[in-house]
Amino acid sequence: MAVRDFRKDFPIFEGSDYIYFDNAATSQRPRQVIEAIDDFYKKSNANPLRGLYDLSVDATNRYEGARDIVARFLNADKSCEIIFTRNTTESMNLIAYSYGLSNLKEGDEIVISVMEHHSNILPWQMVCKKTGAKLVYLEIDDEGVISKEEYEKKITKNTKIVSIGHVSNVMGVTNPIKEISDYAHKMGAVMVVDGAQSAPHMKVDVKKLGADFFAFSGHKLMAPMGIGVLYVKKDILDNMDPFLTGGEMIEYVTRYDATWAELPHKFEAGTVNAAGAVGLGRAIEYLEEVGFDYIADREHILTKRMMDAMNDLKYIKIYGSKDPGKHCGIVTFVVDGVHPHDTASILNEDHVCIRAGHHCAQPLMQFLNVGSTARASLYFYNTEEEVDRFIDALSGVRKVMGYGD
Ligand code: C6P
Repeated sequence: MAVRDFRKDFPIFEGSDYIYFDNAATSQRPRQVIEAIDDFYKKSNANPLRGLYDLSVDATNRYEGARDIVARFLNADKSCEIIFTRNTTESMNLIAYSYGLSNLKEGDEIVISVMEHHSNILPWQMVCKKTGAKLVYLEIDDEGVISKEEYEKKITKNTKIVSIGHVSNVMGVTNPIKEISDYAHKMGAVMVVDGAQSAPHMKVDVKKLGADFFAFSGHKLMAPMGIGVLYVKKDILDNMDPFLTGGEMIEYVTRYDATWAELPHKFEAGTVNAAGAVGLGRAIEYLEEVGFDYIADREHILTKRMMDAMNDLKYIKIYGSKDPGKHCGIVTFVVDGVHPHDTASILNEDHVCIRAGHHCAQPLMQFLNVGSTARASLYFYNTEEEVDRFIDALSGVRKVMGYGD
């Protein structure tokens, strides 16, 4: 395949020798996104949704235009099904507080998996503590796969919510959301999808996935930090109470009561992150210009090159599938005898940026029987040369720690 030069779009790479392999934590921003934010503040800055003057109307139009882009991106039926939040974490909390607390009771069950990010665990722990519902975990095999037998055993008539990460931020595995959601719906549960690690890498269609709720963060797909998305199917959203209350989310307020604004504004209290939303809209357009086929192909080529070379270093253990095509650009590993924090610090000396730690997935670390791991995560703008330099640096880690190899 022809490699296209998208790197020139990213100012952070200009004149820098940093190898940025922490894309699962946050991606880099192309100048097109930076310019869109800049342009909003230079030409349209006013508080959206409030002012009757042209500047505010312009800000509102740009903000709502971004919502339309997100709705199209996810193949939502209506733009009002898109709620802007700060990030995936806030989106998951919105579901837990506004849907979970009002719809669950003692005896009900919430099904998640053992590989979830804390953002898809803690909100449900809270709902369970407050309602008496029970949290049920789907177990995985060594490659991170949730089997059909497992979800058909654990999702029952008692299950009211099934909430699963589309792609694991540690194993890189893509979960069979469509199959799980079909079964969840058959049992009468709603399907929540944490799309933080999938939306940047693959075409998401909430209808094809059978997602009633779908959450993602802008910053992992080249948009600014502080803007996130929650998609909720309209008939569910119609029956949900607001999460946060205050400015702009009301229709009418009296001394002791209030009625709510139309969707989606009922769920967007206070001054919104309009520039963030505009940046997100531009990031989605940029992502579509790059194309998901190109992204998947490049990630596959780079991940394979990386895993093949890592497998030659016998002291490295890679977690998850042996197939690079099943990693979504995420390679989690440990270097035998070296703490992952030391691995990351030693690599930093060579200007290689990776993440080490529990990756906000401690139940998964417990399942894997490790305290922490190192993780290299790629995106389409990374290069073969970077992978080779990373492998060179990685080959020197044990020597720095005093081992002979
Ligand atoms: N994972 C990582 O390095 P926020 O922080 O709200 O934007 O995203 C939370 C989140 C939720 N679900 C999954 C699957 C995620 O991977 C993340 C963020 C980052 O893996 C930061 S911990």
